Amino acid sequence: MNKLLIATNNKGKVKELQDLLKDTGIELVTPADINLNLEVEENGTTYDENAAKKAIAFAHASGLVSLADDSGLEVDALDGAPGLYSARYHPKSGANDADRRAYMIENLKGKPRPWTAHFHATIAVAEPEKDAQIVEGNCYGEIIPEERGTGGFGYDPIFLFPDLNQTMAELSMEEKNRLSHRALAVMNAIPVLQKIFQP
Ligand code: ITT
Repeated sequence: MNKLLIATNNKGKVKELQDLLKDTGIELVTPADINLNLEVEENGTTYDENAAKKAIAFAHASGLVSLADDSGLEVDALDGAPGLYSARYHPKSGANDADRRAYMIENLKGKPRPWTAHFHATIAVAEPEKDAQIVEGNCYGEIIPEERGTGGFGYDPIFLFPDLNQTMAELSMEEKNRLSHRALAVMNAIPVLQKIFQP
């Protein structure tokens, strides 16, 4: 019971979470490490519900304490869309991250700038056969109409930190992991993990 399962199938999240949790002293494992192939249906109506559902399902399937992340990008000029549906924000099935970024910019065309937005992350931590504990983090910026940078994943190339004049994809992972919604949520998750893993 001294291992923590990073309960996500998103490779970008796996890398960031491994880096964010590396100094906790907790042994981290991924679904691939334990040959766990689990797709959880994200049919909740809130980030909390979906994050808890994922953490509980992975903990049940693996017998390990599991940490899941449900996140999204909320764009003010789109009335908070795509939000909870960020991973599926495209009319065509089979669309990829680049298609979704282009679709977002298409939908924003003609709307006055700045296109203010924030990323949200809810993290759920579940012990096997127990309820999940929930924490969250947000980070604020704006959407820009041209892609910049090659780091990160998802909407990072079009999410600008105006104060830095850098997109999330122009930051190194260390920098993103100081500023991001996920970094803030992990900071809030660490006391929860320490309590579970304390000797
Ligand atoms: P898991 O459910 O397996 O964790 P997922 O990608 O389906 O993977 P979500 O349902 O939480 O995860 O969807 C979150 C989406 O929000 C993600 O696919 C991206 O499109 C976007 N997103 C979240 N965090 C992001 C980040 O740090 N940078 C860029 N885009 C992000």
